[in-house]
Amino acid sequence: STSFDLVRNFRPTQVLHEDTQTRTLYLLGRMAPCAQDGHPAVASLGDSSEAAAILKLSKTPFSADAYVSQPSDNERPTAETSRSAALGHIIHAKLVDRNDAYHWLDGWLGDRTGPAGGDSAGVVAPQRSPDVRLELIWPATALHIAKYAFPPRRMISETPELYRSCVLPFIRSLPTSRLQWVYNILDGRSEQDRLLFRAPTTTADGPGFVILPDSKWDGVNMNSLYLLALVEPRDIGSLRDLTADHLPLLRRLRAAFVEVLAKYYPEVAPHELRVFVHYQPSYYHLHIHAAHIKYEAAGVMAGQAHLLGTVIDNLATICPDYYQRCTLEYALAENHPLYEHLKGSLD
Ligand code: M7G
Repeated sequence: STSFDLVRNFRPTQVLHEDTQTRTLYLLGRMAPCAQDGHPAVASLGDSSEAAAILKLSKTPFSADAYVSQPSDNERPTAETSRSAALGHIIHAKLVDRNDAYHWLDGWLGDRTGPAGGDSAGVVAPQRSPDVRLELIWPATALHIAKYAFPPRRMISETPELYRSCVLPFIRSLPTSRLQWVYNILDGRSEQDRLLFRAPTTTADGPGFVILPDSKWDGVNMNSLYLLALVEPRDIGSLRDLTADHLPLLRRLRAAFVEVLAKYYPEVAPHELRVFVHYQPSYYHLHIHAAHIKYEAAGVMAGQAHLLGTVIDNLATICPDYYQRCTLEYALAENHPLYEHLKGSLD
């Protein structure tokens, strides 16, 4: 018997739990003792009896070195060596979609020296589902880099005064080209085949909006379902701009998510959806997130996520200009360009 028998003899009977965030699968199964394994815990089972077993499978982390290795000093980087250094173990990639600077690809990992190896140009996609999902941001700005490098962060208490004196000037300094991907969707240039809902702007119903899958969702796994609503008006930058005048829009949005679920994702119940806005957002054009309740990544944390139900309640029952009066707290990375604007005003 080999150690591989410890896995090969496992007969899965049931999926106990599937965690799409940590890429972990817990299987329940049954297993008979391996012939010569002399395992103390199973010795009492006898040769023919089997026992319940649980197998947890987790995907191993990337070995980052393989993706950033540089050619040594005396080795002049040729087009070929720099290409292989950059690609790591990715042997093939296929563009799924793109919007402005954002590109989404399916990728396949493998051994470059193996049969599927070599330059990806001309190599057909392996006959299996992709191993990795790639997102390429190109060209990337300082804001993109600040978002994905994980530097020290600190909590900010943003009073209305701090918003007016520091945050608003920062928002106004951002080029509108940052929102090109949003305008591409609203104006019908990108991701149109993915639109799930479109409410046009009308005099009777007010501002329109669209709902589509968020690009961070694989579109398949319901436990990580993630939808995004983008509003038509271009002058609602964030939570700070919302007033009671926007209540009809916010309520229609909430109802539209429920309609989208019923029509496209009936396996997800309305009470399994967490609907929220981010403050600070990465993009200052009002958008609403709707994620499966099992989706528990950083973006749903207190200090960044504000539940839509609470926003509606604050505007409807507490104060029509609640978000112009309140202090908002959030964690901000010290390399975030907004931090430069705030630094002088913090204690
Ligand atoms: P956010 O609250 O501004 O920032 O949300 P966050 O990224 O820190 O959460 C923007 C949301 O838009 C995120 O959930 C992104 O995954 C999503 N998103 C970003 N881009 C560039 C695109 C895109 O081009 N298409 C789609 N469908 N979603 C996007």
